[in-house]
Amino acid sequence: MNKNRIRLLQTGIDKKGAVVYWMSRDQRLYDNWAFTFAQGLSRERKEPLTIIFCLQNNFLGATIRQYGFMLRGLHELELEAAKYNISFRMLIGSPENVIPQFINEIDAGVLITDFDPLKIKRVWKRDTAKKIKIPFYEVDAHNIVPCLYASNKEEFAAYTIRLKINKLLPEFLDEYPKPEAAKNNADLRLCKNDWDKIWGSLTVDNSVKEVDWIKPGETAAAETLADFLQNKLLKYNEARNDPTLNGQSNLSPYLHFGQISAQRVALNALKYFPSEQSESFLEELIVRRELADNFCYYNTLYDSFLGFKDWAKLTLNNHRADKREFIYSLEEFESAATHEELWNAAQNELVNKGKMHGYMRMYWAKKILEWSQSPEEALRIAIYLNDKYSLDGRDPNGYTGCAWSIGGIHDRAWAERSVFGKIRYMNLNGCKRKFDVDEYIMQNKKADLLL
Ligand code: FAD
Ligand code: FO1
Repeated sequence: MNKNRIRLLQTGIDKKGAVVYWMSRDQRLYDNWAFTFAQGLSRERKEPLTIIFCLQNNFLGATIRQYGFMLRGLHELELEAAKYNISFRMLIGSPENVIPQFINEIDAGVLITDFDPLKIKRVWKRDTAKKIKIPFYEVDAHNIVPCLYASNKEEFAAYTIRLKINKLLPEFLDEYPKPEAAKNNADLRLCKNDWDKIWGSLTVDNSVKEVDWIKPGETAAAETLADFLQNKLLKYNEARNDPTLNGQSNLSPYLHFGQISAQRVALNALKYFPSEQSESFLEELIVRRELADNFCYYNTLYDSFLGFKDWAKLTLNNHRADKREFIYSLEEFESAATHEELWNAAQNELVNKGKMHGYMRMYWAKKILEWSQSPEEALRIAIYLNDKYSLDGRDPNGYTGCAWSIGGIHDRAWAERSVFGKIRYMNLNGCKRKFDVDEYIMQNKKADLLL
């Protein structure tokens, strides 16, 4: 595997002992470079290999909707890993305590984890590294071109990172090795996780119900990909901007939880379709998604007004005192109680389905900017609602999507207008020109009206 995916976070003292893969972002066994690297070390060192996942309560405000999707996927993973004689252990608590404790308990020899640009994950790793003495590696198993290798700085826009990524794709868009049954795991008893205890350990918001239109786990993710390639990819370019059609791939919940690899998605798209037919899809899947990781890694203010570019802060500040025709509170937004039926329908889709159509997300966030007290308040509300209700929330794509919509990140200045300043504007008439607004409103009634 390409060594440029691997980063040594801490050298530590090289010693005998089990190889531990601390799985976090990439919650899958197949097509997972972090697992591949761990399995290689286990074979090389003739040491047992175990996978651990540290379940943290209240991760960035996640509700039972997201935890349910994640835990069902991890349960499937436990069963799959057992087929390769590899134990998958769920640990409960804060990683910086629980991981070092586990490492010491089994006297492990080396720790591997997967890459994630979010601040919370970087703090987990920093605090864990301080408490362990063994070598600690990080593998970028999420990006096709490793985030830190694609660029060493915050990129200005898609066109700047696209050049860098496309040049490196031939080196990184390679096939994955198959996982092999573990030879050295004889002495590592396969642990059976107590899933009742795991579910019972969650003290999270249960009011945001799990959804049933999408099935969690690696198998369902692969089926969703196959269905998308067979039946939707060729129409993707036109269909993807019409929220009344089901034209998107619906892969984002699986990509967010790492239940499918973006590299697998790209490899299969290119295997079955000539690149010009999958071009617009791959632009989103590769360039836009990897640009989001770049933004969150190099701009730690990715969830703040302060993270916007100077031109955007200036223009929004110049229009801070503009009269807002409407101003809504978080509660009014959350209950889809604005004056605009289209916006309310988008909020209903988010609450009911846990996944708002990509085109509507831009419009939805921009209206929050238009109808909030301030850009800071708008960003806070957009992130809060997106993370609370969306299956794919708490993701670099989401922080970047909100910053694009409200702060013009990766976008340019547009004709100046009230409240928005030079931030790109979107409105109801623009939507009417794009798709059948009444149809979308009809499709996305308030949940209680559906009963
Ligand atoms: P498809 O159109 O089938 O795209 C396939 C994949 O390409 C997506 O899963 C995603 O990984 C990537 N992709 C597509 N569009 C974008 C984009 N604009 N930016 C980055 N990657 C993209 N995406 C999330 O994963 N989580 C979020 O929380 C999220 N919040 C958003 C909030 C706002 C305000 C905006 C404007 C966009 C947000 N996005 C988010 C990006 C995008 O809307 C979703 O990735 C996409 O709608 C997911 O549905 P899909 O997988 O069916 O998309
Ligand atoms: N990652 C973990 O390592 N442990 C968790 O307990 C955990 C909970 C969680 C809940 C909701 C959610 O959307 C993500 C969650 N993640 C957790 C992180 C996730 O695996 C992704 O790594 C990031 O959110 C995306 O960068």
